Amino acid sequence: MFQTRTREAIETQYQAAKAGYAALGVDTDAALDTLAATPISLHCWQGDDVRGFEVHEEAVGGGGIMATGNYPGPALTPAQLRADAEKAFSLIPGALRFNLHAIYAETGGKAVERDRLGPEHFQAWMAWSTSRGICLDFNPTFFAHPLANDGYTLSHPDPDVRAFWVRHAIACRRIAEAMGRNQKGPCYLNHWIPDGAKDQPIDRWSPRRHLLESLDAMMAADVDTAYCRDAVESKLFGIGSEDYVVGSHEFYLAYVMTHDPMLCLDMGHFHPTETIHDKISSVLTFQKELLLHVSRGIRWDSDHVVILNDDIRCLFQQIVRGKALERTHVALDFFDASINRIGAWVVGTRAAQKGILLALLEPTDLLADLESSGRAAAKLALLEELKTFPAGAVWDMFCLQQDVPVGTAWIDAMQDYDRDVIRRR
Ligand code: RNT
Ligand code: ZN
Repeated sequence: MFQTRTREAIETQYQAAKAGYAALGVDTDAALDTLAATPISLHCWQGDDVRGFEVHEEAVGGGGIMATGNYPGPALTPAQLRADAEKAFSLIPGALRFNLHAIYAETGGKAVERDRLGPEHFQAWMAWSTSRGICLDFNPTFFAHPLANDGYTLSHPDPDVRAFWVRHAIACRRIAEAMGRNQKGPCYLNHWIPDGAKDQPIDRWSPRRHLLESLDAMMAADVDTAYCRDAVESKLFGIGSEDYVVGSHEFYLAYVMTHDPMLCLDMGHFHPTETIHDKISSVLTFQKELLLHVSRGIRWDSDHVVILNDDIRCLFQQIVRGKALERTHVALDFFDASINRIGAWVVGTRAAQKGILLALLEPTDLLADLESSGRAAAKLALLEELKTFPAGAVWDMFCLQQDVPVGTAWIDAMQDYDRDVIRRR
């Protein structure tokens, strides 16, 4: 359906773009090297609408997470999910990681409670990641479980329920540690809980006190934090927790200021018009590192497929301008069950990477110079002119260098797989 361009045409266009950026003092080759060295953590849950492979003995509730849409062919087995992820990898340039949730354990058809999970249930994932040369990241699953049906987990009023979830978190910290050892580097473990209330809880205090106690108990476990790098993720509201979320931004910001884990900022977890780019310089003035959940909030949904919008551009501008790319861990978090799921993965990942590239192609020193010398109109003019600079030719060169389809060509590969694999499931 789409024409592919020749290598010569792509290279010629790149050379012209390179000269245009060089005239502003921007080294496009260096930008491509930095982009290639910036890993993006691809979230497994886009592949199966956050279902997982857990074997249940009793019915589970939803618990704060919902994927909408009925597109055919979600991955229903580990083999299908790995095959689909590999298809996505083949269409995405640059370095990737793969982000698993506890519900993706492989337990050989047996029901294993979440507080009993161990590294042995992730052996196949680890072997696969080693063979693919990618690192794994991990998440405890504090939702879709009978003990999450009250809407509270780590902050539940019942100490036994809290203890169960603390044991789950510790089990996951040990799994992340094992993944880290296996990949000889950190595994980022993100803790997100759905805890909250639909309408005006009288007591907004006790759940937060309980959450603090639970977090402290989890983090006290003997786990090597060189391998298991914990993060805590805040949220303003969710479906069924519109009025109150225990793990709010203020709660976790205060927690990371006084404890070891890092903060996770999810782009869809704030007021519907609130963006996160202006939080980066505040958080990283005090914190060593930061985890991002790159996503797209739209109205009540926090997890639409990422596209190259101003939120993404401004986010990576702040990170690159602050020279904070190495201190920021970029993970994706969106799920759309209404379109081809591999297409969703690839669109979102390529959009995030384009956002990083645009920031790397900015003549930041020149802009800062115009600003500090009082030439504000020239600064504004340059920012506007940059919007139509040939960044696309640099992006195409990146795809060529990384040996993935250039430009629209990947859309054909995705549609072929849709026809030949997804719709035959
Ligand atoms: C939910 C959070 C969380 C989840 C994943 C599946 O609102 O964003 O990060 O999306 O853990
Ligand atoms: Zn998230």
